[in-house]
Amino acid sequence: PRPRAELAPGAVHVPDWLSFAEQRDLVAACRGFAGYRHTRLPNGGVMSVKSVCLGWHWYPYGYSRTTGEGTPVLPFPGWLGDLGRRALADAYGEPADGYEPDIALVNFYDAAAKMGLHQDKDERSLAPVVSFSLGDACVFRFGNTETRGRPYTDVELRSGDVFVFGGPSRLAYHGVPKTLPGTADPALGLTGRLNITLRVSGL
Ligand code: MD5
Ligand code: FE
Repeated sequence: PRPRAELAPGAVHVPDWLSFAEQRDLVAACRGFAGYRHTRLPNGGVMSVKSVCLGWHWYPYGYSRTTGEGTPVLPFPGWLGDLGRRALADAYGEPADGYEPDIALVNFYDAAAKMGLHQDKDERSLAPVVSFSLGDACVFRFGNTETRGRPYTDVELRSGDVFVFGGPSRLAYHGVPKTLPGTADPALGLTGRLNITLRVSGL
């Protein structure tokens, strides 16, 4: 089994945290969320992932109560907050009772999708981010808080893995240079990769 690893203070990788049944249920839930779309960036670029938000709508670079199309943001479900508290408690080895995420950002990666190095700094709260990976594995690049670039560490994230980013690692640069197409368990019924991040808006 792959060992649990603290890549940097507050950055904890818990491999195989979700059972197969939980992965299957999460994939089904993500399939049910309407409104996946490519986000357009202010520089004219378009993100290669398709995203949908629950709770608050992320746009570059902030959060709003409605999507760009004016459709209401999907509700943030209570069960997802419960899952996040369990994951955070297991990653840090201490109770996470006060952790109340109110944003879920769901990213779908097809075989060609990637995400450049960036910081998640649109949240007013610096509470931890909890990340769940489903489907195809990916190379996740975990950088530093100072610069977009070296030094960084590449970690393979696989279906069922949890990653928690908190404390001094909350504002670290990170990205997904590539996915590893075809690595998902066919029984999961997902072609591509899904990542769910839970966040606290502070709004
Ligand atoms: C992904 N998603 O795999 C990643 C995983 C995003 C995003 O980056 O913004 O949707 S979440 C990684 C993350 C979140 C917060 C902090 C840090 C990493 N970090 O300090 O490395 O689709
Ligand atoms: Fe991010």
